[in-house]
Amino acid sequence: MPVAKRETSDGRVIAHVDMDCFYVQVEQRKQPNLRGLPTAVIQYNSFKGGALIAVSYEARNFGVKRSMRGDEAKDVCPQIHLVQVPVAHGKADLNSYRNAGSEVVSILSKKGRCERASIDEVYLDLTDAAETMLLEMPPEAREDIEEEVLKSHVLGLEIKEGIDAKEEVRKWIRRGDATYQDKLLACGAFIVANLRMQVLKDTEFTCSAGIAHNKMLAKLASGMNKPAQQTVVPQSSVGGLLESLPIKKMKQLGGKLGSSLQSDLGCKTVGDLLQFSEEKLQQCYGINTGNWLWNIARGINGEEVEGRLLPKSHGSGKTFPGPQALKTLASVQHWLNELCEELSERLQSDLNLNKRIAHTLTLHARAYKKGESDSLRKFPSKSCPLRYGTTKIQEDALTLFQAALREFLGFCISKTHGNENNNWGVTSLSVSASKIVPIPSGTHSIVKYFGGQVPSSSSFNQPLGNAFDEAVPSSPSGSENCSGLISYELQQNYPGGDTEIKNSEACLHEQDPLCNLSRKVDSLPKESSLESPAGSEDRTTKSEPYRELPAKDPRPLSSTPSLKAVEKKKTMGNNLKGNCSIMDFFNNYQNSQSSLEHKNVTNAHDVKTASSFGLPSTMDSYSTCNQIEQPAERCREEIDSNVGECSVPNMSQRRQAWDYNIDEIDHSVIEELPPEIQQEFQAWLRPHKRPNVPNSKRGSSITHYFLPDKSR
Ligand code: TTP
Repeated sequence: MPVAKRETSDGRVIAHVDMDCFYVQVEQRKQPNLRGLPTAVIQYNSFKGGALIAVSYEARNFGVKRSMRGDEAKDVCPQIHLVQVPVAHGKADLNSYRNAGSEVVSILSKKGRCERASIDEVYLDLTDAAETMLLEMPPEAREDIEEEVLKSHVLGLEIKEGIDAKEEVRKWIRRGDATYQDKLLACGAFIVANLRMQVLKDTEFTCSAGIAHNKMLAKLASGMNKPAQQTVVPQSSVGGLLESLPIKKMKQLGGKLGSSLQSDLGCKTVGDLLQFSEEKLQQCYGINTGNWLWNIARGINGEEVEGRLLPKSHGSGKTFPGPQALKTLASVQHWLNELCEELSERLQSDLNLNKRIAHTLTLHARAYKKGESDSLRKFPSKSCPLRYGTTKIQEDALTLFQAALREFLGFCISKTHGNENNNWGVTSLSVSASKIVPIPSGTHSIVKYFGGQVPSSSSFNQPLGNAFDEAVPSSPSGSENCSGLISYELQQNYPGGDTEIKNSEACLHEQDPLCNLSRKVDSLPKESSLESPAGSEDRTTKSEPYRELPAKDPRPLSSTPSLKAVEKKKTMGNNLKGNCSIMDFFNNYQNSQSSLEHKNVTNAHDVKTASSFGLPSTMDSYSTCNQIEQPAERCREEIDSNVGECSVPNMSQRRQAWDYNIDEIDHSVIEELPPEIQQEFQAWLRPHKRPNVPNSKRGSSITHYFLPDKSR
């Protein structure tokens, strides 16, 4: 039997807090007369009553589901109130939801390390608070236990018929013979119940929570008893929980990997994985994934709660289903401009409020080629250094699109003439900004982040290619390139809108190698050294048979900045003496940059104009999926280590374009991307929906508040 690395911290107390029907609650707070009534939030696109994106629990009681459209929802629940999502830039405007999420985060983050996992989900590490509580006021010494704590669900706690569940929970909490870990969890139940009550009091929102020893179990538990309830997972109940948990319900097993476990290994539940040795799992799925699978079968997950209250990236996207597909460059440009404007506003707001700047602009799209069997093949994602200023972002996004389109069309390009296009259509577009790092106060530090892109008169004469080059805030090792391009493998378009997330079997990768176990086994020796042309290891999804899952948290590596780079930056910094306001700097910077001629892009990147199409013929500088120089794990670690610290570029390893790294995307932005793209993320990051969401129970404080008797 292999010995897996055990979680070193069984004594942790981790909570996963998930808001209940979040968008609905936000809308109900705006219109209190809707509280307690069957309500749903719909996309702004009114086709068939609009796609439902959030459904209140009262409406769920009538059988309304998120997969329905407004018209269908009205059929099953004629009294339902449909509220349209706010609109800006011709697409859903999620700002009110985002801000509401921030309100909640600011309350939850008071008790421990807090990680904002999505627009309405938070992880908390409450270990310290629980330990302190255990020392000062252990659960067994507590006489008065709040109602909200007693309403906790404790997995594995048998509640016989006719027995008062709250009394059983009270006994469990006050057990004298409880293990240290269970006592900590009991403390966690107190802390989380209080936090949830505080959230309700301050924001009027209810939420549900899972409390366990690790993130994975806490997340599983938070959805088990919704709305407005919490679930505790004692260590002794983990086996039972996983034994009956369908494979696809486990995070990261909702997609191809889960399918392979079902079809190739015959696993129906996570517990079924227990019959396989670690070697066997590694043989089938690679070292890391095999190790990870072995661990999750035992409920082991050492992932840390990251202390992160702000999103790791910003994204803005829109879908153009069916006949709405964009078929001209002009229409693509129009929508890119809208998306970039929104992105730019958010970047500016992030800068103003949080003093953070983003470094990478990425364009994703989905497109088809008419009459081609492979029309569903992926439209390549493209990234480049991000330049602040709406116009610059718009220009760069268009250039990225053109580069990607040309690559996508391949030989077809010669058949297409100008804007008259019969060959292709774009069904979704999105832009995102990632690698967001805080700016330490002082202008000198800002220069570091711009790699010397000084808004002096000299920059007016600089070709944009150089400006790009200068703008690249490379990591010390140039490791930005180590991530994969995102591919689009979806089989269907959803006629929804901008913010839909649909769970699917979507794959992150170009092929479907997980259905071919023998091929995976064949490729095993290369697993940790997927070769790039440069002979280096590569995490790109293009060449990976499937995405390797991290078995444990990456740890940042120390980095050694190049002396030359430091000196260069020092000089840049000196040039800026006297420029003391951050906003002054950016205003100058934007002004100077916007005066650069777009034609310089093509000059700088040696781009030939494609005949009769107006597209750059080579845009290598915008896309690299193989310029990897770091071992895969190290690459990832270094990317992580660069976030939040001031990295100094190694000039010799700078690149003009990077691949896109899924690890850099914050879950909270996923909702803002087009559904197809969301599906890819969801398949990997958030593949399961909550199991067994029961109807609400009455008679408890939060639930009572949430469900006045208006629903019927
Ligand atoms: P979820 O947390 O998945 O769902 P929810 O909060 O509406 O309901 P539950 O109580 O079951 O957790 O999503 C959070 C918000 O994200 C949701 O209110 C609306 C938005 N969203 C979409 O825009 N599209 C989608 O497909 C999904 C799943 C969510």
